Amino acid sequence: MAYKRQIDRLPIVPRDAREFNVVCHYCIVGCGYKAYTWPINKQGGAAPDENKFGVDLSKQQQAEAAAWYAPSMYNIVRQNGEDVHLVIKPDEDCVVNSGLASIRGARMAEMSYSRARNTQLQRLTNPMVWRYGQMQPTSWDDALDLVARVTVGVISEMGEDSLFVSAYDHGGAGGGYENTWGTGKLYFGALKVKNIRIHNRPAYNSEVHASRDMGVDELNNCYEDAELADTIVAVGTNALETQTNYFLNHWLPNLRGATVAKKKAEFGSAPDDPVRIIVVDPRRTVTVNACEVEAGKDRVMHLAINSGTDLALLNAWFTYIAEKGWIDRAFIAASTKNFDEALAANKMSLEEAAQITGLTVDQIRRSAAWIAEPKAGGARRRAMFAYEKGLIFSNDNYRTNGALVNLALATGNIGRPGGGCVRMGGHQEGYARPDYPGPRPAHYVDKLLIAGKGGVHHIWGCDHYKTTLNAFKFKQAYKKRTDIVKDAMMSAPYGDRARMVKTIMAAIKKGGLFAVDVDIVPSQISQACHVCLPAATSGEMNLTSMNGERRMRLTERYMDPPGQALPDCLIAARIAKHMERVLREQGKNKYADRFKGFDWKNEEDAFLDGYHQQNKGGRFVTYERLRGMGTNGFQEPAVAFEDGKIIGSKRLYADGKFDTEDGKAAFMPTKWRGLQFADKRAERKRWPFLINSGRTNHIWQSAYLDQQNDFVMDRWPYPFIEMNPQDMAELKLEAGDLVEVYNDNGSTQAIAYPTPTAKRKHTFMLFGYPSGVQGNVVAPGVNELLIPNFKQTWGAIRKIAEAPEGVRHLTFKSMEYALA
Ligand SMILES: Nc1nc2c(c(=O)[nH]1)N[C@H]1C(S)=C(S)[C@@H](COP(=O)(O)OP(=O)(O)OC[C@H]3O[C@@H](n4cnc5c(=O)[nH]c(N)nc54)[C@H](O)[C@@H]3O)O[C@H]1N2
Ligand SMILES: Nc1nc2c(c(=O)[nH]1)N[C@H]1C(S)=C(S)[C@@H](COP(=O)(O)OP(=O)(O)OC[C@H]3O[C@@H](n4cnc5c(=O)[nH]c(N)nc54)[C@H](O)[C@@H]3O)O[C@H]1N2
Ligand code: SF4
Ligand SMILES: [Mo]
Repeated sequence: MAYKRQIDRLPIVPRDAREFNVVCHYCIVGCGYKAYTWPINKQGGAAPDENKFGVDLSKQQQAEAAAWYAPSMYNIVRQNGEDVHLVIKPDEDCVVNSGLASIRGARMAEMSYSRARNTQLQRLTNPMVWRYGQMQPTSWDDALDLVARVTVGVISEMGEDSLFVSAYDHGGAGGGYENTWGTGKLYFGALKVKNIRIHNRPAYNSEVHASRDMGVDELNNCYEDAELADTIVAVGTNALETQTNYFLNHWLPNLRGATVAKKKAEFGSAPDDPVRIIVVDPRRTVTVNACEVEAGKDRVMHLAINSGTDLALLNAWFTYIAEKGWIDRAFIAASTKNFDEALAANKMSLEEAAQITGLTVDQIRRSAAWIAEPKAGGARRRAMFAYEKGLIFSNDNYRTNGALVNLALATGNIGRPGGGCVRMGGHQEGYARPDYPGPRPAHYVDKLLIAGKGGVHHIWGCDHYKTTLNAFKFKQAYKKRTDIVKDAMMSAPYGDRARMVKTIMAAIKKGGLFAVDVDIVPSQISQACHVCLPAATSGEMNLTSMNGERRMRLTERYMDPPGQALPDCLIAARIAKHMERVLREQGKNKYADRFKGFDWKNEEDAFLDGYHQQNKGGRFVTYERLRGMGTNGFQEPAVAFEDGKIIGSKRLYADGKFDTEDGKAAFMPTKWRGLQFADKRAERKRWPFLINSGRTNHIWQSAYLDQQNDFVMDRWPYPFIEMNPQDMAELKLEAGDLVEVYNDNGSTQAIAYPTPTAKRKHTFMLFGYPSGVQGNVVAPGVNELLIPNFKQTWGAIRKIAEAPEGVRHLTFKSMEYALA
């Protein structure tokens, strides 16, 4: 039996319910929602003047009626100390999602902390410290005094490079302008920390260096461009599952031919050709399936390339398109440089590319024509290029990223309606920090930690135990080092702070590591930590972020954080203040002076401080004005405040000027060089299965809230691994059997999901899952700028056991759909 929520009746939202702007805190798309709250002893009625939606609810409602909400959109939470009803439902008037929810966002309410309804009781409510051999609650002052004394001790005795930091660099939950600034001001303003890494890569760098080096910011178009494009080129993105409502609300209408009027309005004439879409992905995804169903198979080309060979395909497209003369010469001359050099360096024949990618010459030639062959009458084809982790965390990612931007520039598709060359994105964005003070390439933090470097590690909202590369080795080293400190701590009286700090320092000098985790729930890495600090998250604080088309909004605080949890920015401020105090106590006044400027009373103070310093031109952006902009916000950068509205920018580079000194975008030489790393080449030879990894619609990656949600845990007690049925038969596997995935990097487990569309010996495993970490088998190799290579991993698979009890009731049907 599938999971059922035991709810038979939900209250009607009353007329006078309070209303808040909310942006879903999960993915980059940033769908608009409204939160409604009202006192626990009241509810609305069926008459139009008794409910928030002004609708006669005594009558039968239509499917997808706006006045309806699902059980997952409801909870009872605390607001200013009182219990209130809470409904969080998608906003019809938000242009991003037009009322659509997703299986993640639609659960925001039930994923809230509620003592009345027993949801997310795992949330951290108090600072916790390692005391008497286990984690115990304590006060903020006690916890932060210990953090400050050990951190100051390490810096004083071992140098600033012995403070290691892991911090998200994004928006939405665990981030936003407030919190990236709070942490940024502390670690790059007051301190000059070089041994710092970002949540999803083991160094402090850009995921898309190449695009930026070429002068092209990676979020340069708007979602409407997907409605206006003649051709969408999707490389290594599974948008239906990972940017769900961007795909459903902006790609699908174009695929269905429903945006013809929009195109006519924008371009002055109706398109002469229905839209086409090219999806480059070694596996068949449900995105491919949806495109075929909605646009018709003849409009969709799925290029199932060999893993990690995108660069060869992109260079072949570039070469062929230039040969055919399907390039935008005027744009190239006016707005770019180095075209000829790049063309010569990147030369790749169709035949050679076919041999490398496993595609046919005809597929490459036809897809090139879909991208760039002029339309009837010679009009330029408008192509939009979109990419995400299948390119970013794949083989030779710097060059591959550059090669895609080359193609978009050559065909004149950046800065124009229906174009763009963009990341699809991961989390929302919300970056406001001083510059990283370290070198390029930055320091490989995981490697240094494994090698015994560093004395203290501050972690902000990342769970490397589940989500880093080389995770198995990382965890072994990390546990060993943090255990040295834990064991030592048990030998000193907790109450004697001076002796405790001395004991910890001595343990650190013996190779130990003192670890501090700031998170909203106990994570896997927090099991190794000595101090855990409870953070408030989106909705429990005011939080700003921008989405994949740079649309900035404010999520308003609609409920209290659990217990003593605080916004991250205010935690950073408290750490700064405690460090200042300890430094002064030790007579280090000059150093202590660096920790000034953290007197924020609330998150808005942190926002104004950071956003205004880091975003030139946006000084008129305030919470009050953002509130007025509702769930539609404005698109960054802000250019003016007029008639009570913040005026933003629909597209970047509409004037043909790029982010280089001379304003010209630079083409990049991106020569194909096979699998970039020798160890990956050896791995491919040695192990039989490709262990591709990524996401699924239901789960938010590390499953930090999902792990305590019955609905999700019923569906996925273990991560799945998609396998070809014949491969399964050879290993005597039935659907749902528990398998071990292993190689020299480590081992992990998953349940086998028979997938007839999977190529032989090609698997795809859900990554980052609490009950099976795919990162355990990922090699430590990174590119020249320290970007990991998650997607190219090879290993062996063996059966561990028949389907465990919690798996036996699950369906293993195909995830694809068909229209009857
Ligand atoms: N094998 C493999 N590995 C991968 C990838 C892959 O494709 N394959 N993808 C990589 C990518 S792109 C990413 S983004 C990472 C994801 O890795 P992470 O960023 O580590 O994962 P998340 O689930 O986004 O959240 C991390 C933590 O943030 C905490 N958190 C949530 N809200 C808040 C808050 O408001 N404040 C604080 N302080 N903490 C909060 C959560 O409880 C959780 O523990 O994984 C990477 N690893
Ligand atoms: N449901 C859900 N949505 C999410 C997230 C989530 O956890 N769950 N996480 C968010 C985050 S932080 C991120 S970064 C994004 C990631 O969004 P995506 O990048 O779309 O997600 P992935 O599943 O990591 O990878 C996409 C595809 O890359 C393909 N791929 C693997 N190897 C190659 C290759 O060599 N070449 C090409 N061209 N493709 C390859 C995989 O088969 C996979 O289908 O999703 C965001 N949205
Ligand atoms: S598509 Fe992304 S932003 Fe929108 S509701 Fe789903 S998870 Fe949230
Ligand atoms: Mo990500």
